[in-house]
Order: sequence, then C-alpha cells, then structure tokens
Amino acid sequence: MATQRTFSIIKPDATKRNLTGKIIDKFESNGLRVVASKRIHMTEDQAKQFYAVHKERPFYGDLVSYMISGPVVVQVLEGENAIAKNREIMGATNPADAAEGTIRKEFAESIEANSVHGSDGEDTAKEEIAFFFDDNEIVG
Ligand code: RTP
Ligand code: MG
Repeated sequence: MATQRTFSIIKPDATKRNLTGKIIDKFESNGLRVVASKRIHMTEDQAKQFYAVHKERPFYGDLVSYMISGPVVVQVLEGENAIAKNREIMGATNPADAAEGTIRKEFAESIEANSVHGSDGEDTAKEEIAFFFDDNEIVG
C-alpha cells in the first residue's frame, strides 16, 4: 500500500477541552504525519456543505450547529494506508462502541460530540482536503 493522504477534523468538543495535542499524539504515535494544519471557526455554510451527504438525516441540523459551536483544527494526515489507519485510530462513531485505545473511546463525549472526523474513502479524502486547503498549504 502506497503513501496516502486523508483529511481530519479535531471537532469543537475536543478543542474546547484543550485536547488537540493529545489527539495529534495518537496520529503521530500510530505512524501518521501532519502535513497541513490550521485552526478555524467553520461558517454555517461550510459546515452545511461539508456534511451535505447527511442532509436528509434527522441529526443534520444538530450536527451543523455543533460543528460551528467552537473552533476546529482541520488537518491533512499522511502515511501508509492513511485513510483506513486514521479510521482505526479514531474508533467507532459512537464512543460506546469504540475499541480500547481509540480517540473516540478515550475522549468522545457522545455519538455527536465524538472529537474527530476522518475521511471515509479515497474520493472523499481528495474532496475534503481540497475543500479546506490550497496545494501550497500542504507540505509533505
Ligand atoms: P465523521 O464523518 O465525522 O468522520 O464520522 P463517521 O464517519 O464516523 O460518522 P457519520 O455517519 O459520517 O456521521 C457524521 C457525524 O455526524 C454525527 N452523528 N450524530 N446523533 C446521531 O445519531 C449522530 N450520528 C452521527 C457525528 O458527529 C458523526 O461523526
Ligand atoms: Mg463520515
């Protein structure tokens, strides 16, 4: 498996509790490298567009409000098999189902306030990276 890039968000529940460093340590100690990073406060339009895939789901409105409730850290992570590896490091969407040692098991507050986002495939990784970063902001 070749080197891959994936897109990550450290979500508002985690920035609020000052967990940015602890979460980045999980990425780095599991073989992923941060090749782009910025702290932003998403606009409502950005959050709506970013999660548009879920717009018919009952939790969509709450999810958008939550994602703009505080700052987030958007990042590009690079490494072997980075997309699947990041999903493994994150753990299951619902922290109650997340495996020991995963970010969501250790830090998530609820199925919604679950501390991190990670791309779920090659196409979404490309789209999500391009949504937040210009090429010259990514330094491998
Ligand atoms: P993400 O997209 O954030 O990486 O999370 P995921 O793939 O594990 O989960 P997904 O099904 O794509 O859901 C996106 C985010 O929506 C919130 N959510 N709330 N209240 C609920 O039942 C519910 N279900 C999902 C979570 O913040 C989830 O990460
Ligand atoms: Mg998802």
